[in-house]
Amino acid sequence: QELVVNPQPQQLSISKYTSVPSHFKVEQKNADPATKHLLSTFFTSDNTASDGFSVTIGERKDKFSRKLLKKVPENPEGYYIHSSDKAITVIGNDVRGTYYGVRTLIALLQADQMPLGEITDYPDVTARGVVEGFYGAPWSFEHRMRQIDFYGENKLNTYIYGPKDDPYHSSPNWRKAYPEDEAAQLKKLIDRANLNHVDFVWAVHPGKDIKWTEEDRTALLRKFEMMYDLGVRSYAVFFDDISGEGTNPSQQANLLNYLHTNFVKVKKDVTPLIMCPTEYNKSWSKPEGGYLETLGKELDPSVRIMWTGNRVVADIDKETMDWINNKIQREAFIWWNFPVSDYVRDHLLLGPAYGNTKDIAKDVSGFVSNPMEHAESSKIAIYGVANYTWNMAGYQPEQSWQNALKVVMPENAAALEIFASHNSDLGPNGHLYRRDESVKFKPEAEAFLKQLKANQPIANLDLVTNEFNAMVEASYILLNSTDNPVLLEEMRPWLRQFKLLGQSGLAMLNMHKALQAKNTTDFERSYQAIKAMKAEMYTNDRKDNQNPYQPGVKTGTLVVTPLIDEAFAHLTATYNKAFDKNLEIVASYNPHKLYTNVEQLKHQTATLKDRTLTMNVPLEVIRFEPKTYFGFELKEAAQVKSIVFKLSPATSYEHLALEVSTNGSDWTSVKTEVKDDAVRGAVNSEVKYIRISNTASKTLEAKLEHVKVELK
Ligand code: LTM
Repeated sequence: QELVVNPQPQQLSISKYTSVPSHFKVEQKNADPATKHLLSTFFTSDNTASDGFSVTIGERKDKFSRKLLKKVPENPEGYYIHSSDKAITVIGNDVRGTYYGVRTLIALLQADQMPLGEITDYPDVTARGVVEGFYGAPWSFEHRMRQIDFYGENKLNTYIYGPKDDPYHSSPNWRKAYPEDEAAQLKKLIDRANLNHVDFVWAVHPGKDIKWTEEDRTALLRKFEMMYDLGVRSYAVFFDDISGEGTNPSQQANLLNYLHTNFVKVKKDVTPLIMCPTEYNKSWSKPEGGYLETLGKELDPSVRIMWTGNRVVADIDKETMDWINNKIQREAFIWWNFPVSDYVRDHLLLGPAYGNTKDIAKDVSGFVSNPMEHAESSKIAIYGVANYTWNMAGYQPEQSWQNALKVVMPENAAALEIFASHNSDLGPNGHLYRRDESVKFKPEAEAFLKQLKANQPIANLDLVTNEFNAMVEASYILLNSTDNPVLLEEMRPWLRQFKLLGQSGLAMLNMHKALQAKNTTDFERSYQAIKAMKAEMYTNDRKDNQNPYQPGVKTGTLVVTPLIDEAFAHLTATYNKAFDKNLEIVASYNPHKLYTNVEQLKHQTATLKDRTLTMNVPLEVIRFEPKTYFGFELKEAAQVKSIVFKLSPATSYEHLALEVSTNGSDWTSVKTEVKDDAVRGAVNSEVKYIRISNTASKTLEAKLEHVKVELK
């Protein structure tokens, strides 16, 4: 008997299962419209009757027997369900608890058999949900509506609206009203959030150009009023990823306190403010400046302060919480940067939500996930976050992930599992954040390569063949599935690559078989087939998902692609030697490196595409200390056509010098010009090192938009 209630209830005691009654008599004692609406989605004229099975729903304050009321947990948003073969009673500790009780009730009645017994349930974390806080294309209206329903279904109560690329959320338009059509859509979203008991938190990001004047704080108050008129009752102010005047902690605290006194307290139906600090992770906190301590001391105690952990992208543990809570004198509100992929846009992150420890429930005032710009795909991780934040001790990442796959794709969950299991890592990235990938297949892949290289019979050949077949078959199933078209639309470019990857794996196995049989015709045909598949993948990579940051589509990058590439290279080299041939052993790698002593850039990666070398730039503001530099070290001295870099603000250019060198110690200045806000330089000789240095005597704070070197 499988009973899946997400999130997993705190206490569930089932004495037996019985068949689900065909007709119900429903009594809702409280008057909550969202609960009423939810009930109406399940109990219709088809399954209700005056002599039906009794279902009673209400709140602690409604009339219930003492015996039942004693069992209702006193935790906010908690509920109690008692089900016997005569009646079911759902009692919430408060209005939201009742709503969640009904969510669970419906899940019980949707099971094949109705469980009889008791459920005592409540969330571990107060605010649970999602912060739409990524860079890139904001979610569409339709996606947001689907998301909000999903949050309601999974008992998430918070949606923070803060897309970095919404001009009315950030500078300079945060002061202005939303255009009429956008305001109308926001209103619909807020209504939908109310219907799902989700707090729609409208966030503003004013720090790039805010002036600490009466005029600007009144402008913000006015904007809050406009949002209030649309129905917003929860607000956040973000000061992340900014530089300059806006970063002053006392001024930030002043502004928040002003909003608290003149807005939250006055309105009475607005929830406590949330703020995202400028130093929002430990690696960026400068103890000498006392930024966090100032916030801790000066911010009204009701204001909740967000925190991403020890780094920008990090998992959270007890130590993380002790450190920050001590500084800010309150429980931090966690902004978990997973499954956000705005710094690895060529990857899809479809793996389980794991890594946060299970002992932090009492140390956080909230926990929200920053998702991918692919809304529907993000649901896989969000489902896990719903489970983790509700019942931390009982959270099983792998089990929760399996359940999530069934929820987003009920018909083709098995195929989705194969695809998702090979699409979860981010690849090397500046935040050094990695995820497991191809977990079950990894030992098989390692054993396969070891045996192949040792020229031994391959004991697990069937298993490896089976996995490549499964990849190809899963791709066909998903590419042609009608199960969840919205999800498939997002995954399609990756699925096409995944199919080719599986096929190239099979072709690689054919090369192995042909080599064993000394069949040169078969070997060379499979070899050519792999090259053709690689060429097709290369074309897709330059055609699909062409964003300006990490364009392209990467799949199976942690285990499967390296396995196929290494095996292919090994088989080709062995074949060349055995048959005195000279087939090309393709290795697609970038021999050039980043050249920098800027702390925040050290782990960034460089990409070589065609003849252009680019730095994968971070999205955050970078601190260039005096004498620091960034650029490239080429594998060997080469002719360079042009060097282009762009920073914002452009005023930073005054202090930056472009230089080149052949040995890393003697440097020549390059003449530059500013065109389209970017700096361009041309070099007429061979160079090995290229650097852009901060020549100012003070630290420069700027966003690095791009750095490109065109090789001849
Ligand atoms: O994490 C925070 C507080 N801010 C930004 C996010 O907008 C962005 O999505 C993530 C991941 O790139 N990093 C940030 O610094």
